[in-house]
Amino acid sequence: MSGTTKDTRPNILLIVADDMGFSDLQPYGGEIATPLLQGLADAGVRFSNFHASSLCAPTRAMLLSGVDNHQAGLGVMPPFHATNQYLQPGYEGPLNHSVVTIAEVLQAEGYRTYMAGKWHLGAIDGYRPEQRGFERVFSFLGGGVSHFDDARALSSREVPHTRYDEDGLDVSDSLPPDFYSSDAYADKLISYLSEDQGDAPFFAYLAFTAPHDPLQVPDDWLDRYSGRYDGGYDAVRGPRLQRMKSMGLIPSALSENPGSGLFPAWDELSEEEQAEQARRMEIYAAMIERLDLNVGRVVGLLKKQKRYENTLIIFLSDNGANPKEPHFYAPNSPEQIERDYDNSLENMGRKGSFVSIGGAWAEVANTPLSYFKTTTYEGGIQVPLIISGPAVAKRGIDTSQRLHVTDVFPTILDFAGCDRPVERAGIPLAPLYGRSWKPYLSGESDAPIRGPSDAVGFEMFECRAILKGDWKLIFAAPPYGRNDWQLFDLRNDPREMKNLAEEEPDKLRELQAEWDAYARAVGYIEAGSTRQMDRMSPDEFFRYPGLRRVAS
Ligand SMILES: [Ca+2]
Repeated sequence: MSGTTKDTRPNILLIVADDMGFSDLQPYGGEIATPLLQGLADAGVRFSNFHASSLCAPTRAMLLSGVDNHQAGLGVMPPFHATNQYLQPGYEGPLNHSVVTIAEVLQAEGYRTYMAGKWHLGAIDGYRPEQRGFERVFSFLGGGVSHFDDARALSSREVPHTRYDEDGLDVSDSLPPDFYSSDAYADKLISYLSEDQGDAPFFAYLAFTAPHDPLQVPDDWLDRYSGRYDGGYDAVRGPRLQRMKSMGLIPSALSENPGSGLFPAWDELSEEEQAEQARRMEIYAAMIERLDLNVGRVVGLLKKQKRYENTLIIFLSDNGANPKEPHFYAPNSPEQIERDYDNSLENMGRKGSFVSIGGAWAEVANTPLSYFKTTTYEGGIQVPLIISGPAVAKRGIDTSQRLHVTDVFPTILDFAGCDRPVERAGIPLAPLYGRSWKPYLSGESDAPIRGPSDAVGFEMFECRAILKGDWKLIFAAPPYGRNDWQLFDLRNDPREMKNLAEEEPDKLRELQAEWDAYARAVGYIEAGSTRQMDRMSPDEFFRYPGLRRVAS
């Protein structure tokens, strides 16, 4: 841009929630107070057919690069590599150098680039956010951590990347005593945007670690939802379903999802267990409201700076609600969690506690979808998406377009008016998987972004899926699947309850061929039976010995 021409390119604010369920937010039928996100939804458009990966890091890799996770370095989520996958191309662990990030492209095009929040795409030199296009960074580099200043790792294996990075410095040991993740990320982003007085547009990436476990909020918010969940699972699920129907988000004929049956029903729990379950959900709800409040603080600053009107805002959750208890994070055990944390009702949600919502609430949080995070059933991969901003002409709820998380990259580049480079240091980039939404969002074209013959593939932890037209093919491993291919008609059965694999053999074969083509195209490597983490220490694993160190 020349010095005399005003730069009118839009600012971009990309906001990610971590492990938030499909219907937790008000604009998706939730009872959790989220007025700011409701406001963004009212000012723009929300989608009900948007898919991401079933896990955090693979979604983030696709979000920032536009490339399938099996080609971007997150073919599997570290440290869960099978021995035959470790350090293989596309399975490197950090976001690899076959891709460029949105920040790298926009920084080269003169954008100011800021990040606050969870990275999860590499903690080693050459792979941290300030080395992938972000000019100012306050980032949690790993996958999850306690939300207070103790910065406690989820398990001993997670320690090597459980680190806060501020512009390249490890600041994990110097967090202020009143540190709380969502507040701190918004504070940092607000300070970067306040100092930014130039004419150049910005790209800001605000990646909350809420409501990822451990469920924690500042003390004065612990009782904000007190008593709200005493009625149990169905007392939340039913009203959510009704609100989703009345707003037109789901078909009015859809009956209540009975759930997987894997977890005890509310009336099978003792009074003590019910109190404990209700308390978990109270804290989870408070975390989400606090996230909403902090989105509001950032948006409030943009309004004050008169930059809101020229800011494209994209909000999404990285995957469905999380069913796992704290001992899921190997090598944790229930006994060790009990010994090392105080999870009493009085302490739950405070520093020194570690609880999750668990499977039964995760199913409620994903109403009306089935299953949850870690699976490629809809409850794992279908997530909320809200978009507002200049040139976004669409309004209301869009149930027609099938969108994928890799689409965000070309969409943002399209709005910013720049192209993706074809190579990096002389090496061609991995192919883009996503498609731009700009023609649709701006009202230039109502053409389907994906037509009935366009398939989209998914795989994580050997849970495989293909979406094509109204159909879904899924292969899920136990305990959530039966180790065989299931076929669902999502138009008539969005909850994936009636397996049509035997009734529709031709459709089954067609989608299986799509899966084979997808697996070949992205270089999928089926996991062998041994785990790399059983052969090396966590420190050695996360150093990724032999991985090329390339400066950005
Ligand atoms: Ca997540």
